[in-house]
Amino acid sequence: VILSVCAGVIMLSCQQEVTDSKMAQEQVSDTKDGFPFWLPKEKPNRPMSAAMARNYDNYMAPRPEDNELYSQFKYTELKSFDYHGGDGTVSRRDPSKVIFENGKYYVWYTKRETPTPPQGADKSNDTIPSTDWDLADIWYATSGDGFTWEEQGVAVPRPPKPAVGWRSVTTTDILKWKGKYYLYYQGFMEASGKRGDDCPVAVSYADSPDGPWTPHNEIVIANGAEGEWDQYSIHDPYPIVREDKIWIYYKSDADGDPRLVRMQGLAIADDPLGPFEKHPLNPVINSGHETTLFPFKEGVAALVIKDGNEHFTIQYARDGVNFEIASITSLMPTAAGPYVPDAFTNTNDGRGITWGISHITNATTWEQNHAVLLRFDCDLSLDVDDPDMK
Ligand code: AAL
Repeated sequence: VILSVCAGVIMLSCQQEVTDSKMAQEQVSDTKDGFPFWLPKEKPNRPMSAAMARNYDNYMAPRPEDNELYSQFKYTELKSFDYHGGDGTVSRRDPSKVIFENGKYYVWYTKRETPTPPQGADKSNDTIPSTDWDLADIWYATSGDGFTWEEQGVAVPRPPKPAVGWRSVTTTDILKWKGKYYLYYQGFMEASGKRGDDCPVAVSYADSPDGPWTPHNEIVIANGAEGEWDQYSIHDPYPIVREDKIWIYYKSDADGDPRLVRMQGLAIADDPLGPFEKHPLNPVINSGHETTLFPFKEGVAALVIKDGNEHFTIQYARDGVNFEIASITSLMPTAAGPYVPDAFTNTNDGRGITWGISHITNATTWEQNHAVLLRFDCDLSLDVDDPDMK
């Protein structure tokens, strides 16, 4: 009898818990935009803690799941790329945005194929690379589904000395403008690890994404003057079309100067070959490593990774210039090149992104240092809702 009474009490209390949590769920799902039943949708006119005030002022919703600029990220290995068993003699990294042309997806990237893995600046020579992105060229691949890629060959080889990029051409991104294609990239004039990383941006253009690519042979975005935030380098050029102009976001690196921090700036031009005018409010993002941006509603959203106070955030600027943190997330794609269908449509109603290509570095060991490309999926789209990514 005692046993059955105890069992009854336990069952009752279990039932009670189930009912309570169901009620709580109903209450939450009754509320709009993820505001729990105890939290008014409008910011209450009463004293609030700093944390609660900020929760209203800085974020689109109290829970990241209800924030359209919040996502988690899923990664999938790509099929078909040969990495020589991961021995460090082949590397693919820093992918461009993905574009869809001629019924297939295209991506461009830095590819290094050298007799040895990187050996550091002191041991580097004409054939031995100093770092993973030394002695590299820009290659491209196409795909029908975004998972299986076919490497098509070199798009922009490094030119003969002394042309811009003779030592290495890397970290490219694509622009489509008035029916032509433009690849912007870092042009190294010396090995990375010496002063080669102090490089500016060069460009090549073509009538088709399959090339042939003609090098413009001139620097299109030059390093800043001494004492400016971007005096050492213009890295990671990332073009989109906005307000009928070409907007190129870029990162500047400190090249070891402890007085500087990696940040991101913006340069704007009417013509893809320039002149590019740097924005007077530069830098426009105070953190981040590689650039990744996309039109979102009337503004621009940015994935800000790795470096700076605001690393691992997703940010938004209604005017494309004054960025604010929209969400904080984790395991963000490194050097992401998303598929951005409206990157070049001059949109003021950007629809966001759901996937792209990114890289991971040090894929095997430090001695066999190389990077591999992989696919990321996310839910940063206004049209597609993927609850698994929230
Ligand atoms: C990358 C990019 C740039 C740097 C190096 C190669 O991830 O930020 O391209 O120069 O690392």
